[in-house]
Amino acid sequence: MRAGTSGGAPGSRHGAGRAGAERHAALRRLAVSTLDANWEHDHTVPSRTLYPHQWSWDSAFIAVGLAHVRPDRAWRELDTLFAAQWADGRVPHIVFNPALRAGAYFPGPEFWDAARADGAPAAATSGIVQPPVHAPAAWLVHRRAPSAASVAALRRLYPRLVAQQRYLSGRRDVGGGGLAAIVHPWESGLDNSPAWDAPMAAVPADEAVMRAYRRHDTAHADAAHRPTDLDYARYVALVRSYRTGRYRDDGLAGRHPFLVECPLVNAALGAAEHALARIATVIGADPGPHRARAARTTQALIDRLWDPATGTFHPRDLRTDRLVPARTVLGLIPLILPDLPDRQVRALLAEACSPRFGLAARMDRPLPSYDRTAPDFEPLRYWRGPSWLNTGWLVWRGLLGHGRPDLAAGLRESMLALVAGAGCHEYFHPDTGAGLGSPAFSWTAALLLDALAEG
Ligand code: 2M8
Repeated sequence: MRAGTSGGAPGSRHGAGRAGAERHAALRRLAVSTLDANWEHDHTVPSRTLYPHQWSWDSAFIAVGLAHVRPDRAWRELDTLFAAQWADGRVPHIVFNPALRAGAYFPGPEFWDAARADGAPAAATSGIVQPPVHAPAAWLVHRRAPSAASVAALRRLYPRLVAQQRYLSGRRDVGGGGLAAIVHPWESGLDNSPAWDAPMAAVPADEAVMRAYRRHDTAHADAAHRPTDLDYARYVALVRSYRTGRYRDDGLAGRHPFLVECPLVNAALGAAEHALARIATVIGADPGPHRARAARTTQALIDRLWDPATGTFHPRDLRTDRLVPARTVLGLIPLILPDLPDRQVRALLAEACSPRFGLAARMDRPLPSYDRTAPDFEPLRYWRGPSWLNTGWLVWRGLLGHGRPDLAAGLRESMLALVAGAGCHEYFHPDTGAGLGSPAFSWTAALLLDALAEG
């Protein structure tokens, strides 16, 4: 089976009319029941088995979906996450559920040992961050269901979202060019992307280190789909390095072995300023500084991460001051910036529509996470080829924002077809559409709800 949108997939033009409406209703029910089953008293777990705590950017995507069915939970999701914000403004990538047994996830709270760091919150958390997609999410939640309660929620979250931005664009501007650096591939959300291979190769690590730890992921997912033990040894080495400095960001350039400017993280940073400008207007704050920062971020992204030769964005490895050559879906994400100049928009559309990513008004295969013509494209391994709904959804929103409803419709239909064919899986085979990873995955359900609503 090829995961295309032909053949009457839900949401496709063939699925129009009564049968189409029924399929949409069935998809919606599946999404709502997935989110309900993953709700855990004040937040949603990405997956009951693989990821049983609260994850930062998952919560933002989940809130966008919950807004369509349970807006009160959407705000609760964001409030819970931001209650664990650190004093310096960082929003931790994991907030641990203290009710779970030790070993429910690796690396757990004891490994992060974040409580000893300055400004850590009362909750047990990790010490790193994830892409700041929360301000755009909060804006979408409000826009979907505006009410006195949603304005109050925006008012509550606004200073926290501003602090998150200040942290990333201040303390994390290690390169000094107006962008945030990540200190771990996990901070990009695309943990095992080929984008990190070159910078990770420089991280000293010994595979034997992993004998001292018990990986949780390979107990719940096929080891052949997951990062290798050597990848994990490097992940662990990076956490240790950052932890040794008590998660401080001063002097990182001199002591930390992985420092990269990621196109997705920085596109999110810019998109967040656009969203904050809109939020500021609603709550009576000044949108001007947000607009100015948004414009500066877009310019910095172009100055530092744009390659005119490839016509796409690439991560910059701050240790070598070079762009990473791999062409990954990360490079397409700056489409979410409403002020991305025409030149870059046109080039990114060409890149997205090329055989590397196969975007089309009628797609015959889903959007992959990596250039499908690359020799090291791996259709089964985590972030090295498979299709994910969150990156698809970001590109879809970008296409809508840049006046390409034809391509947006093709992408949306291919996302709906994936879930119709395989369920709310964590990710999908980029050729067959088979479901991979966790079978009841929250952001897949949430973003499906958003795509269903906007069709
Ligand atoms: C994956 O990342 C975690 C580490 O944070 C893992 O592999 O254990 C990624 O897909 C990440 O983007 C996601 O937020 C997380 C939870 O869904 O899982």
